Order: sequence, then C-alpha cells, then structure tokens
Amino acid sequence: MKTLSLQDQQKLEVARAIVARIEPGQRIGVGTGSTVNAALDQLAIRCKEENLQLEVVATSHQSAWKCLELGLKVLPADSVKDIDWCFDGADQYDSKLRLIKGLGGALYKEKIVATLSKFFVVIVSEDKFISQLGAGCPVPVEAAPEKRFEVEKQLCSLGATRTELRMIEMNKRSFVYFTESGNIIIDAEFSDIENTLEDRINEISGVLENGLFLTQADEILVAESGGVRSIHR
Ligand code: A5P
Repeated sequence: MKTLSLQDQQKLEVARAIVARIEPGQRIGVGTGSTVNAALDQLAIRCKEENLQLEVVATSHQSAWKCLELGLKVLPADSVKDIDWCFDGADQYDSKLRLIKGLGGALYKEKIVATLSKFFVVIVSEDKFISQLGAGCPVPVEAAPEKRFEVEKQLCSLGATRTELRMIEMNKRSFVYFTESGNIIIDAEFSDIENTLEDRINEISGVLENGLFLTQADEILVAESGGVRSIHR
C-alpha cells in the first residue's frame, strides 16, 4: 500500500473530522481543492453506510460533479438565500484567521458560498500556517481579460510588488488559465496585507473577486502532529 506524505495524512485526518460534523438534512457549502476532495471521499463512505440526505451548494464544477456522483442534491448558489454551514480549504492562514485562497482558481464561487453560509469552517494541514500572510503566496485576482493591463497597473498602485498572468502547462505547452466564469487570474504579490486590501482590490474596474478572505472564516480546523485542533475567531 502507498504510504501517504505527512501533508496527505493530515488532509485525511482533517477530512474525517469535518465529515463527522455533517448531519442529515443539512444544506452545506462545499469548497474546492485537494483537502475538500479528501473530505468528499470520506463523505462517500458515510453516504454508502447511511443513505445521507443532504443539500449541497458547490464552489466549482469539479466539487459539484463529485457530489452528484454521491447522489447528493446539488443546488446552484444563486437559488439559495442561506447555507447552514460550509467547509473549504485555504492556501495560507494567519493567527487572525485571515486567509489566502484561490490558487486552485475557484475563488469567486468560494466567496459567494462562504458569504451565504451561517458558519464557515476552513480545513487545512499545518503547513498552511504563515505568520506573515502573503509571504511566498500571491493573492489571486480574478479579472475580465480585456482589463488585464489596467488591473495589473492598479494592483501595483495598491502595493503589489509583482503581478503575473496565471498560465497552465499542458503537453509541454503553455496556455492562459481561464476560470469557470471565463475570466483571467492575475497573481499579485504583496509584502504587506492590510485589512482594507480585500475591498480595495475589488474596487478596481474589471476585477470580479480576489482570493483574500480576511473576515469570513469562523473556525479553522488544522491537522497537526498531535491531532486536529480547532481555532476560533
Ligand atoms: C481553490 O481555488 C482554493 O481556494 C482552495 O481552497 C485552496 O487552494 C486549497 O486547496 P488545497 O486543499 O488543494 O490545498
């Protein structure tokens, strides 16, 4: 049997912990990424054993498809007024429960679902902690393709030290990455992330959303060597 890396082992532990919280009949928001995928694999086990009835609001096609395969009812985010609670991963978090998300490209729907949710739990392995948010991780900014250069210029005027258009590699070729909404992502590096930055980036003409989640997380469940620890706001 394949041995799991420490990070994958921790993803599995936090996945088990979050899935144990799900109760029949709930409407839950489901994030995107490898930690969420691990949780959906655990949810599959419960669905088999318990014939679990849930309503799910997914943050990407990928997560929605996985939930549909489990036989769950998947609702579009614009059809619901609220969500009991949601879980999602993060690319970085700091001691104030501020997050960077969106390295996987799903940030727009992730923020909508987090905002609609009465309680937002972030599930991470311990390597996602950083004392200085933004160190070694850009802030993904989803923008209209025709506004690319203007948005990059405005990001620099907000203090970005570097901006880069996100590309993907396939068959040794490089392509522009497009989101599910048909937008580009500009990854912007900041050496200092102030609490006003999330809103200020969204005020730039042509920006749809950005990957700073500075106030949304209610709880972070982090898998550490000693077990799963809960951090509350
Ligand atoms: C998706 O766009 C992201 O916001 C993910 O939530 C984030 O990248 C965490 O993904 P992993 O669980 O794969 O690290």
